[in-house]
Amino acid sequence: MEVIYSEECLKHAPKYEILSGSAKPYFESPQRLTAIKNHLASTDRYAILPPADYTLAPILRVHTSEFVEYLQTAYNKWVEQGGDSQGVLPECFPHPKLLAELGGAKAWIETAKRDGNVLAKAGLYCFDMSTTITGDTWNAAYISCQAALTGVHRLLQLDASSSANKPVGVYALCRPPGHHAGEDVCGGYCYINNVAVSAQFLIDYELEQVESLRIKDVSLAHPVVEVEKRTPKRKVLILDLDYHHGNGTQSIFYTKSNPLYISLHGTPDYPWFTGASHERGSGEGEGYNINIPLSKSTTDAEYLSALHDVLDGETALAFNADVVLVSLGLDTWHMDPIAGFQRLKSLETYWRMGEMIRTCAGTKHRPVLFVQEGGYWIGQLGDMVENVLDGFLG
Ligand code: Q9C
Ligand code: ZN
Repeated sequence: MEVIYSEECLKHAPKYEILSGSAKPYFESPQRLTAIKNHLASTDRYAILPPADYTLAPILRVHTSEFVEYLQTAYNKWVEQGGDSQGVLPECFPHPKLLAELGGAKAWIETAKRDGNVLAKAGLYCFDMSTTITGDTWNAAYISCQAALTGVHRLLQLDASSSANKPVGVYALCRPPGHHAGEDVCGGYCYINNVAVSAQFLIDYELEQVESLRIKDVSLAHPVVEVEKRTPKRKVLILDLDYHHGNGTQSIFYTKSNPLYISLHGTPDYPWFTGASHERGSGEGEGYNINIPLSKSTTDAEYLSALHDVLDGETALAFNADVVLVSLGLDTWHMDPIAGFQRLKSLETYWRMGEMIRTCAGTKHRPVLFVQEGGYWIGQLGDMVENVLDGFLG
């Protein structure tokens, strides 16, 4: 299987995050990525390939230009204003109870956007204390997303040339992760929502249009452009297997009927205020958002049964996706230092997850892009990934 990977993704390396009230070494570390890369490279079944560049245009279909500009400029402004060189962290958020009345709230938010004060913007554009912006963050987040888009491109090429009934899959081994990032907010170690941008990319473009967008040299100074609306080209299923609820992906597509978003996640846990089963989407999107909150004591068997039920459930069958995007978090493992189902202890479960992704919703083989999200127990990350991918290949 092809694995898209870039060393640029290693350069984002904040020293610490605020966890349970104190500064702890940053769990979302570059070592996570190198551990997985080295593990896969030690077998002969994976080809490690570099990302290409599909410009800012696909990112701007999901994120606002003011948010993207903030990510690009925040660190330098922060340092100019005397901030710690470790990077930008908010000190105050526009909490609903802080906002005296709606008119006032709107005015303050507009002021924060216009006014150059990075401390106001930090709280406006970030929702937690674990998503530091360093001088290397924008570049790494941009390349991380380009790795996912390159995965989409390769997947479409492989699918076009593949013989029927052979699984077609690609793995985007990227960081920082994406599923907590919303259209104009970062959080949960996530800045650009790689899976959401990839889903919209699949919906927006035919393979030929993807080819024409591709540029060889990565340039980080793309002008902000208006991106035209397009007619949908494919139906996309997003399957979010990270331990945490993908609040960002959910919110980006909450009012849309394509993609279909399905998340299995531990509860009650971070991000605390999203992920309930009654959050089903709204308007046109009603019924296209499926949350499966699971107790933290969920076992291997219970997890697999919940996954099977939703993948072979009525909604997924009726949706009949053309392509599947998997938000592949490995923080479901019982030993994960910040997450984990306490009784999910068998590596074979990851193999079964891969197999279920291949065989779900009838016999039709769908191309699948696996996109790396969380997972912090570095010693076994490679084993978990290998099991999922091998289970998928069968
Ligand atoms: N006690 C991802 O897995 N800190 N993000 C949580 C838990 C942030 C996780 C503290 C966790 C973010 C992509
Ligand atoms: Zn997670």
